[in-house]
Amino acid sequence: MNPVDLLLLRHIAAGRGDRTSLVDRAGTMTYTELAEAASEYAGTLAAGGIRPGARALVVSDDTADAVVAVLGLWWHGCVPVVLGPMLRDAELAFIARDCAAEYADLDLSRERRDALSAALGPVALRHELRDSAAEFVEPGAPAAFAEGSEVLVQYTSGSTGRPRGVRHSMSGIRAVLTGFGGVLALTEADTVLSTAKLSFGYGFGNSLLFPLAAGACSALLAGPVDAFTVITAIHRYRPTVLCAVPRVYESLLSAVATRGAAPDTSRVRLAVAAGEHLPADLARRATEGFGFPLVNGFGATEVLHIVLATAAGAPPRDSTGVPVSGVTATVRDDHGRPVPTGTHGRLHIVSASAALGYIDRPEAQAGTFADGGVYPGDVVYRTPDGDFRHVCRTDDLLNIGGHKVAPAEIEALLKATDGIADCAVVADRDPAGLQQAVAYVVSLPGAAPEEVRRSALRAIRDGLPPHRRPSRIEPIDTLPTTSTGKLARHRLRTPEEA
Ligand code: 3SK
Repeated sequence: MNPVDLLLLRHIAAGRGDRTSLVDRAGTMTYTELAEAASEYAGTLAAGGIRPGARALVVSDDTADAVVAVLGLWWHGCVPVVLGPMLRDAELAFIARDCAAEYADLDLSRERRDALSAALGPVALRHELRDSAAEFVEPGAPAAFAEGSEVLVQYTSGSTGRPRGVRHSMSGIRAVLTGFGGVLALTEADTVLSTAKLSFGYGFGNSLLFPLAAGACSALLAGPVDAFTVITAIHRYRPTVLCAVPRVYESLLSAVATRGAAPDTSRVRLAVAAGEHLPADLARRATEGFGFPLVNGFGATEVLHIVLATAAGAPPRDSTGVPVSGVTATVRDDHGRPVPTGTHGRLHIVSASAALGYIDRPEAQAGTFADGGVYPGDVVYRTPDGDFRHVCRTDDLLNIGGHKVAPAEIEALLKATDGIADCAVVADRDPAGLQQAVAYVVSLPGAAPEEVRRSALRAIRDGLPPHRRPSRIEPIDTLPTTSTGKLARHRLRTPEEA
C-alpha cells in the first residue's frame, strides 16, 4: 500500500478525478492533475537515481507544489520530511544530517537555496536534478510500503532544543484517518482551511491527510498567519472546516473587536482548535462570536495527530476532551501505574497512530514510547465524567501557538549576550490565557539594566525566529534557587504555570 493509493488514486478510480483537490494562491488542481503532477515528480526522482526508501526534505511553505512533492516522494517510495522555511539554515542542516537525508526540495529564494545547498552536505537537490535529468523516466505504479515501515518523518522540539525526528508508519496514517478523521467526518463537499502549516503535524493532517483521504478540497495558506491573512483566506476559499491554534481564534476576535473586520464564517460547519491549551473563555467567545461549533483537540507528533477531542457542538468548557475512536488514554504515575480520577499524572496514549519511534534518540525514545504506548509529555487529570483536563507539560518545554519552545535554547542565546550574567525563561499567560515566554535576566555587575535589556532584545531578534521569541524581558537581581542550588523555575512562573 502507498499513501497515494489512499489519498489520490482511489478517487480517480471511483470517477472523482475532476473534483478539486487543492487550492492555493496559484490556482486549483483536480485530483487527476494532482496525481499526474505527483507521478511526474516521481519520474524525476527515478531519472535522478534517488533511492526508494531515502529520506527526503521538503522545505516549503504551504503550497500545492509542497503537496505534490510529498505525494511524488511517496509515489517513488521515499520518506518525506516536511520543514518550514522559518527554520534557520543551521537547523535545516542539523535535521538533514540527523535524518541522513539523501534528497532535498528547497522552495526558497535562490540566494538562500544556494547558501543552504552547501551546508546540507551530500544531498541531491531537486532544482539540480530537474535541470540535469537527462531523460524522462516513465513513472511506474506507486511503490509499496509495508504496513509497519517508515513512510513519514516529522520533527518536533526536544527539551534541550535539539529537534527529534519522529518516524511514522502507514498503519499510523490509517489510524488517524479513522480516529480524528471520524470527528471531522469530511466529505467531498468540504473545503478545509488550516492555518497550522504542513511542517507541523497538526497542519500536515489538516491540509493533506484528512482532506485528500476524503476526496475533499484543501485550501493552502502560504505566508504569515495573522488576522488579516486568515480573514482574507476565509473570504477567498470559503472553507467548511477551519483548523487553527487557539491564538488564531483570539486574533480573529480581536480584529472584530478593534477593527470591525468580521470574517464571513457562514459556511464553516466545524472549527478545530488544537496545538496549545484552549482557555474555556476563548472557546466560548469564539463559538458565540463566529457561530460555529468548536472542537478542542489534543495531539502530539508522537501520535501523529489529535487523540483527545471534545464533542462538536458541546457547550464550551475547560476540557481537553475524550479519546477519539481507536485511542485509549490513561493517567499514570511515575511508575506507569494508573492513578485515580481527579489525580494529576502523566497522560499515556495507546493508539495505532503511535509513531515507530525517534531517529537516533534511544534515551528519549525509552522515556516516551513506554508501557505499551506513548507518553506525549503532559500532566493531566480525569474528571468523574470521563473528561481529560490538561495541567502542564512534564518537561520545561513551552507551547507557544503550537510551537514547542525549549527554554534552554533561549537561555543559551541570552547568556552569551554582552552584559548578561544569567537568565531563565519560563511560561506566563497573556490576558487571553494563552501561553507566552518571559525571559528573566540578571545583569553583570556594572552593566546598565536598560542597556542589557536592549542587548537582550537585539540578541533575540537576530538569533530566534518570531515564534520562539519571548514576549517579555524582565530584569531580576538574582534567579531563585532550590535548597540544592538548582534554578527554582516554579518560583518565576505565574501560579497557573507553577
Ligand atoms: O499539538 C501538537 O503538538 C500536535 C501535533 C501533531 C498533531 C496535532 C497536534 C495538535
